[in-house]
Amino acid sequence: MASTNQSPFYKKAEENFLKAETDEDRLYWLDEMIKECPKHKSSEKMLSNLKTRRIKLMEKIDRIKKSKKSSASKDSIKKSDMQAVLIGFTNSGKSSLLKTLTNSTPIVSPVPFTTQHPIQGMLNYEGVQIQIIDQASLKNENFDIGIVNNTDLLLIVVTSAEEIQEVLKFTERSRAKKIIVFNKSDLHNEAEKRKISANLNSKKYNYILTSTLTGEGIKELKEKIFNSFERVRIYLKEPGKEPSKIPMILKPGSTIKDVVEKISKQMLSTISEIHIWGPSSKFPNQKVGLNHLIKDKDIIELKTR
Ligand SMILES: Nc1nc2c(ncn2[C@@H]2O[C@H](COP(=O)(O)OP(=O)(O)OP(=O)(O)O)[C@@H](O)[C@H]2O)c(=O)[nH]1
Ligand SMILES: [Mg+2]
Repeated sequence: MASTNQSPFYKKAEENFLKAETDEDRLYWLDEMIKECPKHKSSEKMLSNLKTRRIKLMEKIDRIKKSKKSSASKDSIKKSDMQAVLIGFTNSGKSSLLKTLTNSTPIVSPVPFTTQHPIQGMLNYEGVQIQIIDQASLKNENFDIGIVNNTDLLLIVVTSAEEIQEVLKFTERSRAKKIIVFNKSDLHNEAEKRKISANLNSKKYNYILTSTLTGEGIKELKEKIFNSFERVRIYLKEPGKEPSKIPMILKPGSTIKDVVEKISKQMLSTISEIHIWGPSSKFPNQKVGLNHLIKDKDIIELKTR
C-alpha cells in the first residue's frame, strides 16, 4: 500500500495496523486508515483496496468466532434426551442454580458476566437424568442463541417481574416450554413474595420462587422440570425380588409392550406373565396383558419362559 503522499494520521494508523497483534486491533486500525484515506479520484484504487482488506479481515474474524462457538456448544455438549437451558441476565443466579440443581461446579460470582462458555450438569431426579445447561448471560457477546433455539425446556431466570418480558424477547424463535424461575426470593419478605406470586399467577406463567441461599423452591423446581418433559417412570421387578431403584423412562400413552420392546425386541416372544403394582393397577399384583397402559411410578414384574 503506497502511503508516501498520505497524511501523518494515515501513516500512524498504518504503522499501528502493521504492529497489531490481534485481528480485532487490525480491524480497528484498518478502519482508521479508511477514515484517513483521502476520498478524491486519485486515491480511489487505494480506498477500494483497503475496503477489500476489511471484508477479508471480517470474514476471518467471523470464521474464528464461529468455530469457537461450535466447538464450545455443539461439540463438547451433546444434547441429552431431556435437556433444560438456563437463560437470563447477568447475576440473576443461573450458575448458582446449576450448582444447586446438578453435580456441576460452575463459578459463581457477583462480578457481572462471570460465565463465558456453556457448561452442563446432570440433575438426578429420583433416578432420572436431566441435562441442565448454563451459558453466558444475555447481553454477553458469548451468549449463544442456538442453544436456546434447540432446547425443549427454558428456565427463565429473573430477579424481578420486569425482566421477564425482556428475556422472553430472546426466545421468540424457540418452541421450548418455559418455567419462570424467580430467583433470590430470600431478598423479599412474605408479604412481598405473596405480591410477586399474585402478579405471576395473573399472567398465567408457569413459575416458581427460588433461593439458592435458603433452598426455597428448589425441590418444587426439580419437580416442575421433570413434569415438563411429560415422561412416565416405571420400575422393573423380577419375581421374588425388590423393584429396581432406577426407573425406565417412557412417553405417556406407552403400554407394557413398549416397555418390553425397550428392553429388547427378542424378549417379546418369551413373556409368559405380567404383574403390576402402582397407579395403573386396579389392585396390587394385578395380572395384565401386553396392551395394558402404564402410568408414572408403576412397578412391573415380567415373567419369561
Ligand atoms: N441473595 C441471593 N443471592 C444469590 C442467589 N443466587 C445467586 N446469588 C448471588 O448472585 C450473584 C450472581 O450469581 P451467579 O450464579 O454467578 O449469576 P449468573 O446468572 O450465573 O451471572 P453471570 O454468569 O455472571 O452472567 C452471586 O454473588 C451469587 O452468590 C439467591 O438465591 N439469593
Ligand atoms: Mg454464570
